Amino acid sequence: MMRFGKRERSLVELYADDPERADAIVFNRRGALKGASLAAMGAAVGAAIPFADRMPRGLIPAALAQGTAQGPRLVTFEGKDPMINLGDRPLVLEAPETLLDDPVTPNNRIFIRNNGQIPEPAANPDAWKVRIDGEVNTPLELTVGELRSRFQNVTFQLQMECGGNGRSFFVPQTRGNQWGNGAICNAAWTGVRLKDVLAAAGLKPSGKFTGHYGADPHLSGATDRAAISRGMPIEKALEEHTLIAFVVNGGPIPHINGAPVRLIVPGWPGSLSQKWLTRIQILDKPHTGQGMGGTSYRVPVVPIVPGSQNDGSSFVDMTSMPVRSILTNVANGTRLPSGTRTIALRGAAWAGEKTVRAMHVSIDYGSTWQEMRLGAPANKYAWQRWEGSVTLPSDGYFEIWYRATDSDGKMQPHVAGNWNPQGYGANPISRVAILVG
Ligand SMILES: Nc1nc2c(c(=O)[nH]1)N[C@H]1C(S)=C(S)[C@@H](COP(=O)(O)O)O[C@H]1N2
Ligand SMILES: [Mo]
Repeated sequence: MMRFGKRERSLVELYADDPERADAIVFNRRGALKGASLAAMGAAVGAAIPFADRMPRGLIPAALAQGTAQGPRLVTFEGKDPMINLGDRPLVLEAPETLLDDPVTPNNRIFIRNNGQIPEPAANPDAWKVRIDGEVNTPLELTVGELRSRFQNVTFQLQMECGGNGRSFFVPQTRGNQWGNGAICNAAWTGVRLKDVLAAAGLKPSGKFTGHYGADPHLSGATDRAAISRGMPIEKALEEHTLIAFVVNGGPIPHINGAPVRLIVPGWPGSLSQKWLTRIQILDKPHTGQGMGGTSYRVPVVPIVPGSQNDGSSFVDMTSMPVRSILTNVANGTRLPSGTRTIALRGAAWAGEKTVRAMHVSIDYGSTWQEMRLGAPANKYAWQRWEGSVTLPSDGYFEIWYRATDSDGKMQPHVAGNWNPQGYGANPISRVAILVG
């Protein structure tokens, strides 16, 4: 990831191994960069730091904080552009932010989050069956062909974001895939509304929750355990934009993303969007499947001590995802020719079931912020694109900080808050290091 050439290894390593000590060496007691340290820091990041006077104490320059030598491991999985490999068993691939530059995420850039094994592809996708049972008057078993022909087909751009997106920003580190901001896609999904299918089955008044099942075997191969099986309150199931989807971006869903049919539950944790969907059970009480209860997809109501043990019994299920933004045309570690002063920027921002009200960028460590132009969502639950530019005063090392504000006025925070054992909901301000000259 880091594409800068010359670095002073010692300072880089010190920041990686012992950031607090590095910070004490680099900053004086009043929090200003020391003269000699400034030179060392400049050498470490490979250039002069024009806004060094505004660099706050405790800040590890993004160029040094992003890990050292290797950067992320990129792999190419069938039909996908090169993505960040977070795991092979189960397969987990993150989209680098620069791969999310399209207003509508194409199939080859949709991230992959598996919890179990990859099931066998359907021999005849149209004959694949989905069962609707439980608290309904008439349990249904519908083929994909029947779903398509019996119910109104609708298409929306919908965010589908992993509940753990941003997890790597938690301090201390939590267990789970160490996502950056790339466990998100905003594809055009076509399917039928779950509410229409539930109406056909005759939802009973006792039907208050859903439970979802898919065809992917558990990682262990055990047949009595689901890879993942989550559920939601019936109100979310009955929303206009909650779909049983069989088409993405005008064609079949890639097998790895849940073909031939999956749920899309936009704005809430992606784990609800069951892939390789086989069954939706309607329940009178919350579902208890794999990934429900304890600390799974649950967050504290009252903040807990970061790093502490907790069984999650007082936590609540995650609902709306928090506000987040990505910068999609400038990669971290980009080197630009000497004399470059104006840099065009663009990206996307979203906020679960809310919208984004404003998008800001800073090039001086958060001292001043500039508002970017922000587009409207294509429909409810679509992300919003943003664009603008920044003008640099000189050559040197800069960080582009970017931050969205949701429709309630909530901004991305400086550091990930509400720490929880499995690392959900981390959405701090992002930083990209660039070097001019
Ligand atoms: N059957 C099944 N559905 C699943 C999963 C899974 O492992 N198996 N992973 C869930 C999680 S945690 C997420 S974030 C999304 C990811 O969907 P994608 O792989 O298409 O990006 O699918 C969800 N649906
Ligand atoms: Mo997820």
